[in-house]
Amino acid sequence: MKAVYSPLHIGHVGGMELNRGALVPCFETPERADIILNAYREAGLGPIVEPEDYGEGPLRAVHEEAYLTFLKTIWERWVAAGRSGFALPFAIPGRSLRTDVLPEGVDGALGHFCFDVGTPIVEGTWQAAYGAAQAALTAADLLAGERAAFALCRPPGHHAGRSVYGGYSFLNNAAIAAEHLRARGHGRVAILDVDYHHGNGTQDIFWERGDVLYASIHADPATDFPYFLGYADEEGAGAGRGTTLNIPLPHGTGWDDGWGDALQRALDSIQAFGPGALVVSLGVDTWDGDPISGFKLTDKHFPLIGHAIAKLGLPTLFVFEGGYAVAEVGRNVVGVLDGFTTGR
Ligand code: Q9C
Ligand code: ZN
Repeated sequence: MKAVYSPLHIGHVGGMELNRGALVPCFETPERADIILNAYREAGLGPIVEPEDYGEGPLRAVHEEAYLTFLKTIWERWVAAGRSGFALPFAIPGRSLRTDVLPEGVDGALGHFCFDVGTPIVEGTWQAAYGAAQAALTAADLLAGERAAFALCRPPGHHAGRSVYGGYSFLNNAAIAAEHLRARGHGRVAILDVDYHHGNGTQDIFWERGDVLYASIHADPATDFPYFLGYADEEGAGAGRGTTLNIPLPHGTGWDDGWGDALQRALDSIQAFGPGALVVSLGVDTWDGDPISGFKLTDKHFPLIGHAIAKLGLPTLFVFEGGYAVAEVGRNVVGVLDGFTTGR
C-alpha cells in the first residue's frame, strides 16, 4: 500500500487551545505525522510519495468559496491587525445572534467561520491544510490501480464542514477525497469514520446526499466533543435520508463491550449500501491511553479493525484523522493498515 504525505504540515504548529479552563499547547502536533511516517517506513508497508497538486477546484466541490478565501487570507489579516502568536475566535454566533452576516474585522470573521476555541490558526495553517487535502486527492487516485492507499493527512479534516472549521480541522480531507472518487466514476461512495469523535463536518457535507453513505462510531456527543451533532436519531435528509448512520457509544467502551459490535453494524450498513469505493476516516484516538479521549481499545484491536474492513472487498482509502498519544499513534495506525493488508 502506498502512503501519501505532504511535508507542508510542519508549518501548522505552535498554537494553544482552551482545554478544561486553561490555555495549553495544542494536542494536535507535527510529531504525530512524523511518528506515523517512521512507523509506516519501519513496518515496510510500502512506498511513501508526495502529493500531486490538483489546485483548489476539488476543494470548492466541498467547501464554500467565501470560507476558502477566509482560510487563505486570515493569517495575513491577523498580522495586519497588529496581532501575533495564533488566531482563535473571540465570539461565536450562538442562539439569537446572526449567522448570515460576515463581519468585516478579523475577530468577527474568525467567529463566523469557527465553532470551537480549540483550533488555532498560525502562519503555515493554510499551506498545511492545503497539502493534506492534496494528499487525500492523490491517494484517492491511486485507487484506480490499487486496492488501497493511505493519506497521511495533517491537520485532520472530519470536523470541518462546508463553511466551518473546528476540532483541529480546516479542510475536510475525507470528504474532498470522497467527492473526487464520485467524480472519477467509482460509483456510490461510503465513508466509515472510526475516529473517537463524531465527524460533524463530514456528516454536514453529505447530509442530503443519497450517493454517499456516512457511517460513524464515536463517543456519545451528550458527553463528548463535538457535543452538538452525532446523535443516533440523525439519519440524513432529502435524497440523503437513511444514508447517515451514527453509532454513539458511552465513555469507557472497549472492543468486547460494544466497539467491535458497532464496527460490524457499520460494516453491514456499508455492504448493504453497495458502494464502489470506501473512505475510512482513520482516527486512533480510540486507544485507551489517548490523552483527550475515553474509549478502551488496546494495541491488538487495531489490526482487527483493518481486517474487518478488508473483508468488505472494496477499493479503500485510509485518511488519517485523530490520535493524540504521540508515541503510540504510529503503532496503532500501522496496526490498522497491516491488519487490512494481511487480512484480505
Ligand atoms: N481541548 C480530531 O480528533 N477538543 N479532533 C477536545 C481538548 C476537540 C479532536 C478537548 C477535540 C477534536 C480530529
Ligand atoms: Zn478524534
